Amino acid sequence: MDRAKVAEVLNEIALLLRLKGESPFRIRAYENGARAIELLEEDLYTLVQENRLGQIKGIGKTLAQGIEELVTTGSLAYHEELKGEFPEALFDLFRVPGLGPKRVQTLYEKLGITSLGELEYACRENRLLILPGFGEKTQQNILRGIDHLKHYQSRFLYSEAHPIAEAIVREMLEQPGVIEVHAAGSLRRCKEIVGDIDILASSLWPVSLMDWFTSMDYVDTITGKGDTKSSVKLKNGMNADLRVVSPEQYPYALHHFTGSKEHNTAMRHIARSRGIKMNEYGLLRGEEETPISCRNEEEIFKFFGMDYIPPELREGGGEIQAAMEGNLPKLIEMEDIKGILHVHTTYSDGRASLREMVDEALRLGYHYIGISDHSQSAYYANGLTPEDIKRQHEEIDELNQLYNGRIRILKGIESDIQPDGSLDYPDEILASFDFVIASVHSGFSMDKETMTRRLLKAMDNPHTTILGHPTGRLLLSREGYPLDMEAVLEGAAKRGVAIEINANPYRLDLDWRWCRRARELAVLLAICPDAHDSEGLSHVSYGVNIARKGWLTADDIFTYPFPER
Ligand code: DGT
Ligand code: CA
Ligand code: CA
Ligand code: ZN
Repeated sequence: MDRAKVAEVLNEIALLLRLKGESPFRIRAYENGARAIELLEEDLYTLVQENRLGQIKGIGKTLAQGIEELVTTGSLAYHEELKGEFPEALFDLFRVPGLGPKRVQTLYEKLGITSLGELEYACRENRLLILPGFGEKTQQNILRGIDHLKHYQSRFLYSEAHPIAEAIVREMLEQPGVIEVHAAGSLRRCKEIVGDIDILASSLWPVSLMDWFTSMDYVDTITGKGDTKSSVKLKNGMNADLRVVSPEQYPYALHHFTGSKEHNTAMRHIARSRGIKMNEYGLLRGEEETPISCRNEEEIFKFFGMDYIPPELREGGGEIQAAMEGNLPKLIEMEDIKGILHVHTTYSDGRASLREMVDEALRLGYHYIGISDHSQSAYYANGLTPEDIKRQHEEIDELNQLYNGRIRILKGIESDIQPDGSLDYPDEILASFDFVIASVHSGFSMDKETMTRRLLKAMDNPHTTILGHPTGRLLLSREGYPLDMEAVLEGAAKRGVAIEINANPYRLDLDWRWCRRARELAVLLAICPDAHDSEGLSHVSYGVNIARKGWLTADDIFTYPFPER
């Protein structure tokens, strides 16, 4: 190990000791040692061989032993041990350009950030601005750095893939000879995370469409090019596939490439049992393989005696059986959402004023908007003191007068759930709200039983209306806290508390895989944007996608006027 590397390890040890809150004296010993090694005039290896390290100013006995271990074995047990005490993902932070030890330390200590995803989320929620030594510009730079790093990973949020896929589809539809285009695959099924973008098209001139596709502005490199299939890597790091089929093949191909694999396999199984061969090019009957003609996906399902299965449901979770029995739910749609809850403003960590958020909600056609800033113990998010609440309620009263029923503004709060499960204000303050969203924002490291008890206790509070982002997960970056979800859903059912489907594209929490169970238990789901700026209000559509994937209907959604508890 060369001396630059050795110095790096010593500096890292110093940093880890600092994060642990060790004595400044020990920390300085490692920092001084690192500097001494960097400034060394003699050859480090020789010094070690001749046992003369200890004579160097700034290197004590322990340090000398450590350096010897590093130089001779290439690693240091103490260093590895220290690293083991921190989440692996913490070290990714150092890969962000501009983030040195000092800043990482601040992020870790002040905001509890331990991974790139948490850091990105914090930047987007404007959390870095309150930190010493950070500003708007630093926050911007960090975001740019994270984007850059994400280029090298290969799974993406729906919200990252969707806009670009839409744009490609839109532009492709304008190309000469193009008949039909769809984004297929996991994106069409509205999965919260997608591997790539699958585009399916039919065209009179497939070859020229391939030329157009592989030379789009979005393309970084071409990874494959043929007459019916091409693949590219986009500048944002995503892979995109284009398949071109004939207009006759289109419905079968669209069904096939929409997937999921599980759904396709189940469909083929049914086809086979009726003597039909089903593949991406068509439906073929019997030995003689007589083609069965379908003009669209509806007709394919109809041929099998099924209702149309919306793409969101095609996950192999019993949708085929239900479609056969005519038992598919009438899935919720954007139009069913009459109002929104869980909106932050500049009173806490939002970027837009209360008035701006209300105006945007009105513009989007909502009948009501429920404001819910952070509660007092969320110091990192500038949580509301009782005085702030009073001020906010006065402003809401005035706005309600001003808007005179064109939109109704509801008084709410997103109250932190304390480690012991209590909420963040005394009863009389909680009673002053129209609704209370109870959420966990800190104290994640609990065992499953304790965390479950904590959430149940929070729902015991008669003022709790909605349990916010129930698992606390951040997609692609942070697992939710351990939790007995079945117990939480049963608890919510018993207490008449609604569960949030947090529509922030980084969260999408409750997960759609739990929605059907919630519905079974008659728990209402609240699709909430958790908006921190006016743009954030349109995240509701991501939540609707998730609700649809979870088989939910308009009746399963928590709306105002709220049901009595
Ligand atoms: P992804 O890209 O990982 O987010 O997930 P998908 O579902 O988009 O998967 P992808 O891109 O590999 O393939 C697109 C669709 O094509 C997939 O949902 C179903 C269909 N497909 C691909 N390979 C197979 C296969 O081996 N068997 C069957 N039955 N269908 C397949
Ligand atoms: Ca795909
Ligand atoms: Ca693909
Ligand atoms: Zn929250």
